Amino acid sequence: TAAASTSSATLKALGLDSFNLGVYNGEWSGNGSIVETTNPATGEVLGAVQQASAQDLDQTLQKASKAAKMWRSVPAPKRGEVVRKMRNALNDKIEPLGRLVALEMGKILPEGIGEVQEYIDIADYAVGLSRMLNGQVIPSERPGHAMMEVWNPLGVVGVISAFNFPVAVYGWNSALSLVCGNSVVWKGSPTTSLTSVAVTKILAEVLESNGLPGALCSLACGGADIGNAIAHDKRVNLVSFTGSTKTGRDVATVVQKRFGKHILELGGNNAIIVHKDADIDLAVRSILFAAVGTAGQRCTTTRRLFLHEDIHDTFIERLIKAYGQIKVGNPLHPGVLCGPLHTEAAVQAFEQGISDVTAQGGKILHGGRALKDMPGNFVEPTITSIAHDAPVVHREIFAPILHTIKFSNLPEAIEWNNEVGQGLSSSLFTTSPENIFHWIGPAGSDCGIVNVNIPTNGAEIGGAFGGEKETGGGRESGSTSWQQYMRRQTCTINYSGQLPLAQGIKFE
Ligand code: UN1
Repeated sequence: TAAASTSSATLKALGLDSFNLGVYNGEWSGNGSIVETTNPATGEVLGAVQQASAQDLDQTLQKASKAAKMWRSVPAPKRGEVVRKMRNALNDKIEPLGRLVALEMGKILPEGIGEVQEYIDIADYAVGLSRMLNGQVIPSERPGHAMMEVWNPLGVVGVISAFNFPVAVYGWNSALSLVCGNSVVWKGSPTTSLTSVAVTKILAEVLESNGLPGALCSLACGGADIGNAIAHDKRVNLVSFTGSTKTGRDVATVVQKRFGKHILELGGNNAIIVHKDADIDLAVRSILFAAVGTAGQRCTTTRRLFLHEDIHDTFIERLIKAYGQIKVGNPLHPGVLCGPLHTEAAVQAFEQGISDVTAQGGKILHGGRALKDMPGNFVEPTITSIAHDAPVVHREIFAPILHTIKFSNLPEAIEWNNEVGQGLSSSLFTTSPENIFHWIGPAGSDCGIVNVNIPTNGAEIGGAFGGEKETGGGRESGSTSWQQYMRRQTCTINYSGQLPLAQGIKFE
């Protein structure tokens, strides 16, 4: 069929086959179980990957540790040059790689390509950063002493990423880890294994053709067993985990027990507040992308919408009209804005969520059904009306369900924004400076991402990305996130020939 030939051409363009090895550490192997991945829009099997066994992982960690020892002594700007080559190699493959993401994850093609672009952007950022891993010089209280901070590499960084961003999230972690002087061992989601292999092939080619150990960008495809082994293994100095709050709590506990470092990017339950003085056009368009984009499967998806009572009714009318124009369908077809959910289990979670809404006194204003006549895991983008504190509103359902709630004043809406367990992203639509500064201040949003007049999703790479509370507290991507991939040393150097002690202590 035409669909099958698109997918095999895409695999071919990326050097993949219908059967692929899912372990890379300088050499390709795989002795674990075989996973087949399917196109969630059609049910078509795309290809198979043989995952890592426990022994494969052990060998990979050994090689990654060895590679890290060599890499840490390469000057950081030289490491940046390698990341620049990776960036260029990714750019050469942006179209087929974006297409593979659309085929395997189910997001629309522009978003698939956008995700590769996000990796390219963070790689650019990392290249610049490779000349700016600056420490500070601190005035010493003692004569003839100098104090400074020196940043050194950690060693091995384990990256466990989720199905919904099978390229970009690895990109954030990988590009920063590499310029910071670490090797990386990656376990992506089993349901997007082909994408993990495709990305690793691109990086492997750069490493190998530059005479560098491939284990710097190691891959160990697998499920919870491999993730668990990475969390437990002392050779992994930092574990960067993206996924559910439930699994994240377990990963963090295991890593903490051995005093490893961790970065957590867990669930979100993001809200948009539309005040009465908002630009309504802008708000409607933003909410469409925020709540329906990626079929509601971003950790930054808007799930709760607080509408000021003065504009509530007209806004709902506008929103329902806009939802009515959204085309649901194959994510590779032009004009489609909402692809399928990633798995059948997600469709069941959607249906459970809808029945909870009605059981908890809510109403379905638009949508509400799984589209069973279509070949893939499709659901209708849904708008509900429900109380702010209904239990279903406080749960992250990874599907395009938007709960709408009426509010009467901004402090009340902020309280409701903050009352959920999660604390990732939030956005206020207003034209008044007082509201804006209240929102970003100490009595405003409690989230890691606090926006004004833009959606909750679609963050740029230059800022630190992550959230508070059950979102896990981690920060990835821009700003000072790089510091988590290094260890900070405080160095005090005495050039006085005397021994004055700090705090004026006399010890003689
Ligand atoms: C995620 O959903 O795990 O801000 C990451 C965004 C994207 C990243 C989302 N830049 O929506």
